[in-house]
Amino acid sequence: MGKNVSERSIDPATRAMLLEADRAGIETAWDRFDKQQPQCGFGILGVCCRNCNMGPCRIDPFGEGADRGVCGATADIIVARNLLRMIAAGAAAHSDHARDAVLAFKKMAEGEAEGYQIKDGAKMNALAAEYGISPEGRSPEEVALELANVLLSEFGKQEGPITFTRRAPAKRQSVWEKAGIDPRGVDREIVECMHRTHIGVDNDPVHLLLHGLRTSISDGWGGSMIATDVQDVLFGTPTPVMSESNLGVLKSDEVNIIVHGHEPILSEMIVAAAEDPEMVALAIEMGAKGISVSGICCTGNEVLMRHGIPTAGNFLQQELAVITGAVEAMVVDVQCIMPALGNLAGCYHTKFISTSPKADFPGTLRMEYHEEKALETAREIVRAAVENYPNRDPGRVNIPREKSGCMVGFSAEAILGALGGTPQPLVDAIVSGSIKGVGAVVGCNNPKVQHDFGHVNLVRELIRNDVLVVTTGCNAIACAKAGLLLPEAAKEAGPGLRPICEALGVPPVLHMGSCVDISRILVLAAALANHLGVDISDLPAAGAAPEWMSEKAVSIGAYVIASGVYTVLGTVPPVLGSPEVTSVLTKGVEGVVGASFAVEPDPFKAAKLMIAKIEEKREGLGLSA
Ligand code: CUV
Ligand code: SF4
Repeated sequence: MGKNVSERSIDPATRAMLLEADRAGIETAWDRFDKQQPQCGFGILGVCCRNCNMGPCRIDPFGEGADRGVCGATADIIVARNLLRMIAAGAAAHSDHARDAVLAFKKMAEGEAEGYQIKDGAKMNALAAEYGISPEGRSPEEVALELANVLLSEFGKQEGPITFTRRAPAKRQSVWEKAGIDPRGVDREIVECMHRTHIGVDNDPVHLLLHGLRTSISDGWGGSMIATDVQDVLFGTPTPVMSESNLGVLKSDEVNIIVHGHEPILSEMIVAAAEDPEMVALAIEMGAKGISVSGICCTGNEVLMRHGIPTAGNFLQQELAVITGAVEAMVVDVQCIMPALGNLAGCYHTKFISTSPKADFPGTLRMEYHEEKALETAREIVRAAVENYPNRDPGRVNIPREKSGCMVGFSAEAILGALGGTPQPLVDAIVSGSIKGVGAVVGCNNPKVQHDFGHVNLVRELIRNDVLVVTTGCNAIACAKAGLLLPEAAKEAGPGLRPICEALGVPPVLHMGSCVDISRILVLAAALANHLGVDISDLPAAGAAPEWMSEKAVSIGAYVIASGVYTVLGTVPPVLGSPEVTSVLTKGVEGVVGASFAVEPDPFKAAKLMIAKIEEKREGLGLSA
């Protein structure tokens, strides 16, 4: 097989399992990636169009062949349209997840969702207040029902603004209004993306890109934010908690259940069902010492943040978890779940259980989840896993030893709480220069680059330079595995940041949650900006997605720059075939929203770019370098 394992990942547990895969003759995403080489040059540049059946059309990047499609679309138009469709898909994924969270919340309010309850009533009342709903003289369930209904109506809101966008500083809101990108409901924006990219509709790259920004804002400050907040009400707002990370969290003598995907709606119930004494007794009857639940990707992040459930790894480790031979059930919902898992699970005793009515895969056991009987379904799933334990072949079990401790659970509320309820101490530290600024590092893994290399090195460079890092998604998991989420990691921070972390007993890298929880970062940024009376684009902050791959990441990147935060991408988006789109995204858009993208695969150079931007913003605020 192609590359040697150390070129594929910096993570020792991942390397060990890649060697094991090789020994067992099993293919992983890395091998399939190698088989895809060379990847299509038109696709890489974004100049292939399949939007109508006169095509497919492609533009010759060398300027010798076709310079437009059958309809006359140029490379600029095709690239912009393709990018808009990526944003639409990403925003749809986040926001459809949000819709399901609200629907579960509504069923709970109606007393039809056994096992769910209002865990954070204070947060619910605060949300209700944003919508002008008064809790006066009403039961929490009545408030919940009214709130659920107004939240549901946000998705299809035909006229703007959507309520949570009013959380942004007033200056940011007027930037959006002036540019004509203050969004309406996310459903409407996504439909308009599809309409505009149909043959013969919107054919101006800048006009298309502006709608892309508008759509992404309806995700970040709409769909994603709704998902985060409703999940906090239903399952609790995270507070700091200790846990563990990496494949070493799997247990050699317990039933291992992995929850993978993105929604906490079912995984919360699985966590509860796995603690049920009846289930634990059954596990013991089957010869196991107990039941161990761990997570992968963002479903994992959700239960990690709220319950300290260990994370077994990030996106590229999903297959490796099965290859340990120690997983009784891989339970999935939606998003970032490789269809390859079906075949793979078939080579082991692992049950690959799919639960979402929306997401089926080859080779799965379907155990569809519905709110009305979520706890019951969760119990059935846990039982299936436990009863599968005797099928485990001890001779094939190979759990890497590596795991690292981590401190997680830094919701915006928890961070502000730790600071005494106001951003002032953080502002003071930034003003004095002890903390230079804030870096938000997020996003996926991608076999195009060495697994975790960009994540870990970029974050290390930032904290070494006194930049406080906030993280979500698969970056957070990479940081956890590297020990960067431990308070002890303060030792790796610069002379300004280190004593602050040590005094507060927190790591220099704060895990804020799953990908939809990037909305927490927006809320924190808004709190800082509002406190200072400036716009988000004035803050000494920068973002990065060193190893991104998903369409969701494209929507995220777009709303982060639309919110005013400069963002460095570590893998190249499919836009280079259009000089105009490339130039708008890396330069022109700055004049519209006060931030732009950069592409820099080298994490050390990416850190330099982010730090330079932070210095520039400090200067703008009249702060010392
Ligand atoms: Ni939603 S989107 S690979 S799991 S961060 Fe992880 Fe996070 Fe990307 Fe998917
Ligand atoms: Fe070709 Fe235009 Fe049809 Fe795209 S929309 S496939 S460029 S004819």
